[in-house]
Amino acid sequence: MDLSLPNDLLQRISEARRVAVLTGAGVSAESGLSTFRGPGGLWENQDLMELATPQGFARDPKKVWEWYAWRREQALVAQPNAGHLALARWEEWLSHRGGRLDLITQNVDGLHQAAGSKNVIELHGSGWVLRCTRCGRERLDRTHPLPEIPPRCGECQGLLRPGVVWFGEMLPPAALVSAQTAAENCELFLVAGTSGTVYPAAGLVEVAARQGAATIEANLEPTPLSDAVDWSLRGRSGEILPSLIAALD
Ligand code: BV8
Ligand code: ZN
Repeated sequence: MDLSLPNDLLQRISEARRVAVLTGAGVSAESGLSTFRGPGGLWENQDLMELATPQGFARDPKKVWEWYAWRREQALVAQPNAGHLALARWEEWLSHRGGRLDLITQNVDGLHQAAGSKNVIELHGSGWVLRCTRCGRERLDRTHPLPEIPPRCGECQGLLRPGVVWFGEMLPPAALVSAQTAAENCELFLVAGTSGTVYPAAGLVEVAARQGAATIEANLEPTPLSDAVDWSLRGRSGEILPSLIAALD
């Protein structure tokens, strides 16, 4: 796909030294992981409030865990795609020039880290973390299949839950502060592969724009953020992101 990106955009990319990026499920779509909304989305025939809320989990932990176990299984075999790799390369390029890239993700699949990104802020937690609802013990656990569904804590036999943020739950305070600080201090804010419908993540674009950062969106379709950004690029993140960093010398 010939992506003739505007010169002023390529200029901003090569000049920027403080970059913040917000990614959503669309960035992992080309790794074979389903997005939430839109055709074929995870929530197309599932009830969001049954699967991604504490109430849904309390009502039916087994059902919620079957959904997360299925998503973990998909993510286990997924490989980072060109979009993930481009962001990792951009972070490294900047680190050699005294710059920084803060990668804020709503994804819980761990593919940014697998691609080599170091500075990753997991706003909605991680599907690889299991947290005990009784003693609070957290551990990274990529076991598949899980020994039992729902899984139990090895210490206290309490019910384990996915270490993700559900609707109505606070985001991890440290992650939220890091993300807000990144948005407040960046010169360039790129939002990629998100429908821009979930807050406070989606609000970070506005935080960046308000302080004068140049803002770019990469998405297959228009979103509520498209009118708020300086450049709204239509296409696959696996093609757009590598084209953006091709501007770096
Ligand atoms: C909070 C769990 C405050 C992890 C997720 C009314 C009632 C209750 C709450 C609210 C309300 N109104 C607003 C709220 C707040 C609520 C919210 O925003 N609701 C929305 C739906 C209206 N937010 C919260 O509840 C948050 N917490 O606010 O707490 C609080 C205050 C005090 C006290 C207590 C609490 C918590 C939000 C986190 C929810 N958890 N998931 C998991 O299972 O993964 S959110 C869920 O949606 C996922 O995490 C996902 O990351 C997130 C966003 O989805 P996207 O990543 O954008 O994916 P989506 O499928 O939507 O879009 C994909 C996009 O990619 C599309 O645009 C598509 O075009 C594009 N695309 C596809 N392929 C490609 C592509 N683009 C480029 N290339 C491609 N190849
Ligand atoms: Zn426990």
